[in-house]
Parts: sequence; C-alpha cells; structure tokens
Amino acid sequence: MTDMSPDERNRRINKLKRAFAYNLFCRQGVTSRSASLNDYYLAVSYTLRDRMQHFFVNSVEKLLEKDPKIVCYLSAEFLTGPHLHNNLVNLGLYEDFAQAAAETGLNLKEIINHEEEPGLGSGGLGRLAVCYLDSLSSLQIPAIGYGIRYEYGMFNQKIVNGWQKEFSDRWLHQGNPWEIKKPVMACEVSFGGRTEIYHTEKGIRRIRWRPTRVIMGVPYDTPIPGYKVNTVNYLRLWSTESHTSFDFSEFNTGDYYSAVADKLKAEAITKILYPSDEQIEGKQLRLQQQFFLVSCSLQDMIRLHLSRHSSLHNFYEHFQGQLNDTHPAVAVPELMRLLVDIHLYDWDEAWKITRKTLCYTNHTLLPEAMEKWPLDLFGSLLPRHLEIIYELNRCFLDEVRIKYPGDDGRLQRMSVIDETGPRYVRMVNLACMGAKVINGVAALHTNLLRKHTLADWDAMYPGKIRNVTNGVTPRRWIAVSNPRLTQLITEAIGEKWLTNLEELRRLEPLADDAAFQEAWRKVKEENKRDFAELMECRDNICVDPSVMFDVQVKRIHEYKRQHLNILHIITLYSRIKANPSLRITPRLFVFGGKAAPGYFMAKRIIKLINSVAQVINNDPAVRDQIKIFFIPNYSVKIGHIVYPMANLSEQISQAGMEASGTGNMKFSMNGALTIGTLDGANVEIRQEVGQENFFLFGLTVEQIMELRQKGYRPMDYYQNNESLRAAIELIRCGHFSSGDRELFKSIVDSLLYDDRYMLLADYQDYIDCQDRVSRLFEDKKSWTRMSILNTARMGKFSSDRSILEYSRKVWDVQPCPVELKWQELPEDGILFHSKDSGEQA
Ligand code: 26V
Repeated sequence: MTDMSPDERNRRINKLKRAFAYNLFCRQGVTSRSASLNDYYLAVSYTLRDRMQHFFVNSVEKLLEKDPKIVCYLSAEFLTGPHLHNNLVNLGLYEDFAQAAAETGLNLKEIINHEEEPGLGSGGLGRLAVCYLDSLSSLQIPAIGYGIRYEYGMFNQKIVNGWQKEFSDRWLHQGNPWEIKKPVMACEVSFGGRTEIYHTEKGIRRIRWRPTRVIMGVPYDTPIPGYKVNTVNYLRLWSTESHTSFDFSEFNTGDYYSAVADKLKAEAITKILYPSDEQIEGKQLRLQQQFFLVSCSLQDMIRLHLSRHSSLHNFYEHFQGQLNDTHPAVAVPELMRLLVDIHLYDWDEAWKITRKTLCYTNHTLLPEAMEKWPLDLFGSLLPRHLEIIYELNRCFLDEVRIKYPGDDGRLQRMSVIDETGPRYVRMVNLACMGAKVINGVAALHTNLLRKHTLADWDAMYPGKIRNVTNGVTPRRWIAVSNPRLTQLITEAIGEKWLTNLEELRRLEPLADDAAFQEAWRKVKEENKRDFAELMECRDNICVDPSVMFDVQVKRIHEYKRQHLNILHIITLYSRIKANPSLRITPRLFVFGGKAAPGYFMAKRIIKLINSVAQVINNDPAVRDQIKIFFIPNYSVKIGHIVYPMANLSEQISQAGMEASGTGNMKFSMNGALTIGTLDGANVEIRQEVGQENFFLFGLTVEQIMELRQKGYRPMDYYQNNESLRAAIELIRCGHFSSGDRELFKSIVDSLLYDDRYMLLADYQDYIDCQDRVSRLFEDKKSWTRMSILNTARMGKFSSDRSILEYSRKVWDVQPCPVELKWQELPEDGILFHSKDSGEQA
C-alpha cells in the first residue's frame, strides 16, 4: 500500500469519497445538505467497517479451514473506548480517510471526536480485556471476546456542587455502526424451576432441568482488527430477548398481558452494568447476568466445535476459555451441565474436559471483593447448577481429606460452600477448582496469592498458580492517543516499536541528546496546552502549560488513597499560607474517576477534592502556584488526552492492595514519571525503568504486616507530626466546607481512629518524596532525561508480551496467520475475492 503511484492513490481516495456519499445517502438517508455531524460519523464508520468486513469474513474462513485452537475470553466487562480512530490506525487507513474527508469538506478529527464510547466496563479489568483483544488480533491468535451488551453502560458522572451525581448512559441512542446482529446464532438460556430424575432407553439414570423461565440470547459482533495484519477477531456481546416461540401455557402465563410482562423481564437482564468494584451481595439480576453470559458463550463454543467435529472429547484442544475474574465462574457447573445433561457425557469425562478447558485470572486481593452468592438465591435461580456444585465439591473435599487427613480447617477454607455462617457459594473456590491454570496479574500480586489468599490451593496444586503481568496496547495508548510522540519516536527509531515495544530501548542513547530532549519537551508541552485549552473551554480555569501536571486518574477508592494526594496538596497550601513569599514548584493537580454509586466514603472523597479545589483555586495568595482540577466523567476517551499530558503519575495505593494497575503503565509509556508505592505492577515498572528514574515512597507489604501485628495506631502519627496535624485540622475545622464540621467528619474519623489503608503511616515519606519531585522538576534536563528513559524502558508492559505469556504459560495456543491478497473495492465498498484467481466476482 505504501508504494502507490499518485494516480492509484487518487483513485483510492476518490473511491473512499464515493463510499462516504453512498453510505450517507443509502444508510443515513440524507445528503450533504441536511447531514448532521452524527450522520457523517456514521457514514465514515460504515465505510471503514465495510472494508474491515472483508478481513473479518476472511479470518473466519481461514479459521474454518485450519481449525486452530481459539481463545475465548469471557468477561462481564469490555471497555472498548471509541472505535473509529483505533480501527483507522490498526488498518493503516488513517491518512487515506483524512484526505478523503478533507476533500469532501469534512474534518476527520472532528468526526472522530464525535464518537461516544460504549461504557461497557467500569475500570481496569474491562479495559484490560480490550487491550488483550487488540493484542490477540495483532499477534494473529484466533480469539473471541464474549461479553454482555448492556443497554445502559457505566453511569455518566456529573459534578454538582462538588458531589458526584450519576446519570444513565444511553450509549446506543445515536446508533452503533460497529456491531452486527446475528439472530441466527441466538441461544436459549433457562432459569429457576427444579430438577428431575429420568432413565434413558438404555436404563441409564440422568437428570433433567425443568426451568420456569427460558429467554433468548442474541449476539452482536464487533470486529477487532489487529494492527496492520489481516486477522480480524471479534467481540461477541449477548443481548436478551424474550423467547418468541415459547409455550406460555405451560407456565400458566397464557394471557397476552403477562406474556408482555415476561418479555420485559427477560429484556431486563442485560439492561444495566454493575461496576466491578461495587458490593453486589444479593443482587439477583447480577447473578442472572453472569449465568446468561456464560451459558450463551459456552453453547456458542460447543456449536462451533460440533460444526467441525463429531464429538466433544477433544473440545479443550480447540477451545480455551479464560475467566476474567470470578464473574463468569458459573462456567464451571454450566459446562458440566451441558456435557453431562445435554450431550450425555459421563461425569468423569465431563470433569476432565471442563478442567482442561477453563482457566481463571484473579484480579484482586481485597477480602470484601471475593464474590459469594447466598445459597438460597443461587439454588432458586440455578437449581441444577447447585446440585452439580455439591457433587463436585463432595469429590473435591474427598481429595483434600486424602491429602490432608484430619485438617478440618483446610477443608472448611477450601470448600466451595461457605458454612461458617449463613451459607454461600464461594466463586473464587469454584473457579480455582475448575481451572487448569490460575493466574495473578503482577509478580507481587501472584506471590501474595500464593502466600496468602490462595495458599491452600498453591499447596495442593503446586505450579497451578502462575503470573502473567498485565500489559496495555501501545497502539491505542501511544499511537492513537499521542500522535505527536508517535511521530517523534518513529522519526528517531523507525516504526517497528509499535509491534515490538522492546524496540523503544533504542531511544536510550538519545536521552542525553540536547536536540532530542528539546523535541521531547515540546511534545509534552503541546499536549499540555491542548489539555489546558480544554479546561479553559469547559471550566474557565486558566493554567500555564509550563507548570508540573500532576495526575491521579482511576476509580475512587480508599485503598487507592486519593485523599493522601489531598493531604499533600493541603500541606503545600499551608506552607504558602504560613509564608506568603514562599515560591514552590507550581503544579496543576488533576483528578478523575468515578465512585461506586453506593460507596459512601468514595463519594465524600470526591466532595473533599472539589471542596479543596474551590478554596485553593479562588485564593489569590496560592492559585498561581497550586491549582486543582477534577475532570468529570473520566473515561477511555478522556484517557486519550490525559496520559499524554502528564508530567507526574500518582500510583500511591497502599502496598499489597492494587493487584496490578494499568494506568501506571499508560502514564509511563507517555513519558510521565511515577511517584508510587511498592504495589502491583509499580514494582516491576520501577525495576524496568531503574530505581533512579522512579519516585518511591511508603511502607512495603512486609512492613505493613509487621505494623499491623504490633498494633497500628494512626493517632500516634497524628500527634507526632505537626504538618500532618495541621492538614487534618484544616479539614476537620471546616476550612474547606464553609465552617461545616460535619461534612468531612467521616473522613477525618476514619483516618484518626481506623486508617485501614495507613495513610498516616505513609504521610511523611510521601511529602518528602514529593519535595524531591519538585526539586527535580526545576532541573529540566534531568527531568527530560528521566522521562525519555521511562518511555524507552516500558517494552515489557505491552499487552503483546502479556498475550505471548498467556499463550505459552496458560493457553498453549499459536498464531494462525491469515494470508490475503489485496483486492480492489467496488464502488459500494463491498469486496469480493476468489481464493485462487484473485479475480473479482
Ligand atoms: C472489587 C470490589 C468489590 C467489593 C467492594 C470493593 C471492591 C474493590 C475492588 C474490586 C476489584 C474488582 C476487580 C478489579 O477490577 N480488579 C482490577 O483489575 C485490574 C486489571 O487486572 C488491575 O489492574 C487492578 O489493579 C485491579 O484492581
């Protein structure tokens, strides 16, 4: 495509222009005279999708031919971010589209910016799933992402009077050009009822599930193109529909009105996303969602397998299921049910297949995040699955008894049924029992899993718990979001780094090169200027782009310690107030993130940030040196602007709490320096970039355990540290709440009397470290050098490396390259090809 004659290129551009016009007219039903920006966005997107469709159909055909093992990534969340720009970059068509748009009188950037992102995820876990899909396609590994097509995604956040307010997200209302509905692939999913025993003609005893409700799952496919390869995998999202041909009389809902009511009830299942970090106990709809996702996906995998093979004995050789956290863990009993009850395999054979098919990724160590379902609720919704779980658990506990005779404590801990109080089904134990491999998401996290959370499992199955450190895709997180940096890097070292991120090491020799440093600084400044302009437009806050941009964007949670950041800001504020002639290193503090709607403390922390911002941004004595900005409604799209503009990345969770973090990687790749604790992937980031290029502070996991054992007393720190006392006192006395002492009492009390995440123990070390950061920022050369070295040494954190590790350590899968001759596109964008002659049909 690159060695094209000007004539040929002109022809291609003209074709694209005609395709825009065709799509505008035929699909949107408008002409350029009446088209809205949304019409143009849809027309351009359809034009691109038509081209992608060609690769997609080809990839599927290749799969059928070669019959390789397919990775099926099961996840309750897929946070895709906007598609158009990413797809243009991956298909290498950005320049063509930009030119065709310009010649049509359109601005491609404006069209790209118009896209509303699907909010089908709440944070790192859902975004990781999509980085992995990008890498799977780019590495040409056959894969399907299975998820839920929530009608309402993650809520939209507005900040009203400093508080978070939630608004529903109707992401589909303007149309979604990327998905294709596949009604012929629909599946049935059952709920409720009871089970009964029957005997087959041969006299074999079997179980039949008599559900009370059957609904339909209809898939919508979104193509996921790899970067400049011919492989296009897809994301298959399931949506509920009521069962059209169902015999209502059997369930005494024979009248029309209750039939309609049933339809609405069925559709409710995929209505709304529950954020992954929300307490979900007892939410029946959530369990329905989990089962719905799992049942549709497993049926789909089995159907695909049986279209090419006569039996399911070798199912696991062709399908590798990956459970993204425990949300899809009900796959364990569901696969057993499909094999035993529907396909009539014997129990032991079915268990062998199941345990070879499924693997499980753990994404958190927080005890309160371990999913469990009240037994009654589980049994009333999935009676057959509960029976299967009982039977699996019985056999499993027999094994434990044989290996550890008389160890009742271990038996109780490892049981899938929690019987220590009210009875629950423990999803972590279910996933661990049914998985071939269990993995953690960063070295520290995996070690803590082995040593603590899953120690019993590690002892019983040595080697089953493995580590695969998270990674992020450099395509979206550098090429799409930071075009200036992309150009600078590519000019310096060529373009191979986008598919082999280790190539960035070749920037190292340039870290001290004055001209390169200058160019590097210019990129960052321009990115900062873009952001400052956006702020000014939105909130009328005026910022000098030369000050340090100090950023913390992530879900709001006490363990992530946004309020430690605030204590630092208040400390700086106090220093200036105490000494008005003091000149500090000026900073813009940027925050962004959503709090789970029912999480009281997280919502107070947002209010605190905004209240401190209100006082500081309006105080002429300090506002030239400190400014605070809370970005409302943080999203992937905002991430595209934020990671490229940051000078300092705040990764300050309590050690041992953040399983990995992935924002930390995105910042560092884009040349931000990190201030962070030894937590999650920070540990490995520091190892890679060098300890001299990372601002470390805080207690280690070991020190925290020791301190907790000794008896942690936050009050001691408070009493012995004057500036800490002053900072907390300012919050307590109502300085940031117009004298209201009640507003932040819960935050102050929790810090002074409990402080579960030990902010006070880390406070002084954090402040000292921030002072070092400030001093270093004044030395432009040293800072820039460190910034270049951070980017240069981030090769490890490409999701390509993660996926290659999963392929080797967990899945045992290989790439399956798709060869394809480029063909000309006819006017309407639909492309025909014949395999041998390459002629157009
Ligand atoms: C769940 C819950 C549920 C109960 C209330 C509090 C709470 C807090 C956190 C969670 C974690 C849910 C799982 C999750 O989102 N884990 C994130 O996964 C990312 C990708 O591996 C990783 O980078 C983050 O460190 C990890 O928090």
